[in-house]
Amino acid sequence: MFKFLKEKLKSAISKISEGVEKEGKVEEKTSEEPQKEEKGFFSKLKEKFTGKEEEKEVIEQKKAEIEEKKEKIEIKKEEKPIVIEHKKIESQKIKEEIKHPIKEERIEHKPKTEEKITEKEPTKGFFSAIKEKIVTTKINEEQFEKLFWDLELALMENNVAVEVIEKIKNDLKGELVEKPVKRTKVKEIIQGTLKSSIGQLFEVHNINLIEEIKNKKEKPYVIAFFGINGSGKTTSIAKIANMLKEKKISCVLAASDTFRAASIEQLQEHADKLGIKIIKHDYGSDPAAVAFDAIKHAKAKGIDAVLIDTAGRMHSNVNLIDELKKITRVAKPDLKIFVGESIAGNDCVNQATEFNEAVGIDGIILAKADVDEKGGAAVSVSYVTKKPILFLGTGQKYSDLQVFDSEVIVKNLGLV
Ligand SMILES: Nc1nc2c(ncn2[C@@H]2O[C@H](COP(=O)(O)OP(=O)(O)OP(=O)(O)O)[C@@H](O)[C@H]2O)c(=O)[nH]1
Ligand SMILES: [Mg+2]
Repeated sequence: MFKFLKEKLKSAISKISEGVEKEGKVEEKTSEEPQKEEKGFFSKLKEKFTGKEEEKEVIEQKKAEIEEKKEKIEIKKEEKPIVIEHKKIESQKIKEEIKHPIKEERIEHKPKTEEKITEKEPTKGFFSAIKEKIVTTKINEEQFEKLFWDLELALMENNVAVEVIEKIKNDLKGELVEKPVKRTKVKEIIQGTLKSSIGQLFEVHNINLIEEIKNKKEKPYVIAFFGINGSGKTTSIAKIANMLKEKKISCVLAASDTFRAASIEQLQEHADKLGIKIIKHDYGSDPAAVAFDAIKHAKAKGIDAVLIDTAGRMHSNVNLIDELKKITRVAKPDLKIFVGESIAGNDCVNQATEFNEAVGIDGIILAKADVDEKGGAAVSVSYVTKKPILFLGTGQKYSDLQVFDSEVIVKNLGLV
């Protein structure tokens, strides 16, 4: 399972990450500054360094004038002490002259000059803080749609239901579109979002079958199995019977498929191999009556569980669906299990939905998961029907039945 999807997911994660890093609008901020103020800080810096040209010119002019005066004063300073060494007052005057013109210039232009001088101070802080600089990137919806396309295609090719694709897309969109994402964390965020998004697909009330059977006060616990032709119902019943036997839970099989040729013999063979009692009538007889008898037998013998096999039918066949409704009315199953073929992908999901609408289902067995390389049904069917996958059929042996574990699915998809 997931032979292709795992690889596709991996390459899609890399591709989207690279795309976000490449196409995203890069924003910078220092870790010292809260993000919202980031823009203000930079635009402020920018303003300061790109002040009005005239202002710059005036400042430069003034600076030049000051330098010129300084030079003059230096000359005077050198000359005066030699020529008029004794004239201390003169010398004092010169000193004053040295101070004042500059001071006056500074005072005169203080607001502009000082502003420009102090402007450079934050730069120092900025450059020292650059070490802690965090660079974020942002993509818009259009860019996201473009980047998601490959993953969307991969999910579709692997039979993932449209509803599930939409959910995954929306979850990723929520994390990536118009949101500043740290550039070093893009891949991590995508991987994490996909993991939780896919994990959420299985957040439906789960059923521990063994506990349910053990906890039922009034025996027997009745389970009806249904689905389309050849999906794996009878084989799954035999596997469950084997599992119950291993857990020391007794059961009886009801051969309620009185329709398909050799169906009763098929079930009889399993019953013989497992050493379990089977209740059967003739072909063509009422399947509901067979189920009724099996339950009666279980009650009389104190048997823990009854497993009802039914004939395969298409959900669109009204008569056969009515027959199924009758079986459920008579047998009042504690659990109605839809058995679907994992390999049928979207068809399996649609069938589960239709059967659920027609007779109501409590849980799902996905048979033939061992030959399903795509895994779309396993990823989708619970989310679409809101019913748990109870088991995966993973082969033709009795032991080829795995309790469904969503964590294993997420792991097998390479998302852990
Ligand atoms: N590989 C594999 N084959 C399976 C699995 N489950 C069932 N099969 C095979 O699928 C075929 C059909 O299985 P059945 O159990 O007869 O299916 P069904 O739903 O009872 O069929 P009908 O009674 O005709 O509607 C058989 O050849 C089984 O061996 C599974 O988990 N893996
Ligand atoms: Mg069958």
